[in-house]
Amino acid sequence: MNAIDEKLQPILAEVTRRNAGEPEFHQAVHEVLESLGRVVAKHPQYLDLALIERICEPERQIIFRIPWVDDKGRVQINRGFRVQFNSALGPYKGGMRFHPSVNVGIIKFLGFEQTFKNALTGMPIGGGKGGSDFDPKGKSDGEIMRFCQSLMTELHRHLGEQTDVPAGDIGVGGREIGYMFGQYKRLNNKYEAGVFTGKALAYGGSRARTEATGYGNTYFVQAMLATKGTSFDGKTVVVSGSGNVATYTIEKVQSFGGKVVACSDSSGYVLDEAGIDLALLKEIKDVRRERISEYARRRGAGVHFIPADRGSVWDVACDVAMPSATQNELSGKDARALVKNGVIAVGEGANMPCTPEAVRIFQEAGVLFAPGKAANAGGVATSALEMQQNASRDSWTFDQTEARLATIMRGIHDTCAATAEEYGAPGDYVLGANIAGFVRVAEAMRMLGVI
Ligand code: NDP
Ligand code: 2IT
Repeated sequence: MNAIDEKLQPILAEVTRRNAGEPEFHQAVHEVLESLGRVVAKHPQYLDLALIERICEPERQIIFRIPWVDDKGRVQINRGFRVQFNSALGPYKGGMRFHPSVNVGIIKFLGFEQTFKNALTGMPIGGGKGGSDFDPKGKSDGEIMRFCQSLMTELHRHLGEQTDVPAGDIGVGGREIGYMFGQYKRLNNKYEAGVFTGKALAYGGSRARTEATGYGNTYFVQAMLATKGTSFDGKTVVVSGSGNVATYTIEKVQSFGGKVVACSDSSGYVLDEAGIDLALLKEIKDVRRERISEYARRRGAGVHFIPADRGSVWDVACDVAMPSATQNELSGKDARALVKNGVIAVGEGANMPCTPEAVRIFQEAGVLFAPGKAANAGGVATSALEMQQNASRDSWTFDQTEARLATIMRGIHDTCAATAEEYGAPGDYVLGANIAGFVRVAEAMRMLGVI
């Protein structure tokens, strides 16, 4: 990892001490603090007001038991989390993740990132994140529903359209949001549509929200490529994952003339030199909820499935890499392979998918690198547009909503680029995103007093 300004080192030491055993949270804080040396040199009041210490401490953390009954009649127990990180700019806002790896440190890292990401969108939303160590794989529809209802029986008292507004993330899509919103509505006896985003169109969802994160990352990378006078047209692209973000990244890249030759899930990756057949991928992953190997089997000759223990999707040569699965999925070794194969741009669709070593390798090699808190902000930005539609009891067209998304992504790109320039590091989107996001939150907190 890069050096941290010596005035900020005690802050990182204290965060590490107080949050023992939470390596992902330490990593996320470290990465932001690396960028803030230049900010405190210019604005020493942020140190005097302990603003960085306050921003690193969540406003509230909720941990609770989720008991539910499986299809065999056995009682199961999971753990639920909601970390309400920062509400200086608006109600807490951020997704819910269902994955067996979920723990408080992972939710905290995600809530911390979310706070700056949401600030970068320019929308009035604070930062939060939640989830559970529940594993949705192999569960029946009834089990998913009972689990979501039990989770919401506890969580509902902490939510509200002016308080905390969840959405989806890994393992949480339209189906789970429907069950959680349905239970919330029963318990509150109110049709409070704006308490959840990522809802289906049938009950108050926004057009283009499903597509927004992947589309948004593609718009961001398009803007970076344009600074070098190039575009997606004719480029070879690798996208990791095959869930919500990956699917709509592939869709948009293809519409911009790029060829996506590989995608993955946790079991391995598929290599399809002719270009991913998106309709088939959606049917297998989204509709049938099958594994990615099924894609290779159905597509037939010339398309290969490579299991995870026999290779990494980042071994595939490409011009543009768009990691869209999970944190720390792209290692230093992967980054070296990508650079050797001539990668020119990387856009993080997932949250913190590149390890610190990988980010350093990309930046040192002069690869255009878009950090997740900027590049994947299109999802939450469109969630804010969903809240706006709910508040005005309106519903916009797909084109109108996507046009707003494209403008927001262009704005985030330009803000990051201008901030990097202002702070003496032109082209460093990591520095630009961290500083621009931090300053927006810090300024609001300064005006609100010691909160
Ligand atoms: P999905 O659950 O729809 O898809 C996740 C994909 O990533 C699946 O293909 C999954 O494979 C793969 N994956 C998950 N965990 C691992 C792992 N440990 N190793 C390898 N592959 C893994 O989630 P999303 O597409 O919504 O989220 C993907 C990423 O994007 C996450 O980092 C999320 O935080 C981030 N993000 C999501 C937004 C959204 O709007 N949904 C907004 C901004 C960021 P498998 O099925 O085998 O588990
Ligand atoms: O990481 C993210 O930005 C999300 N999972 C989306 C959050 C949201 O509230 O739409």
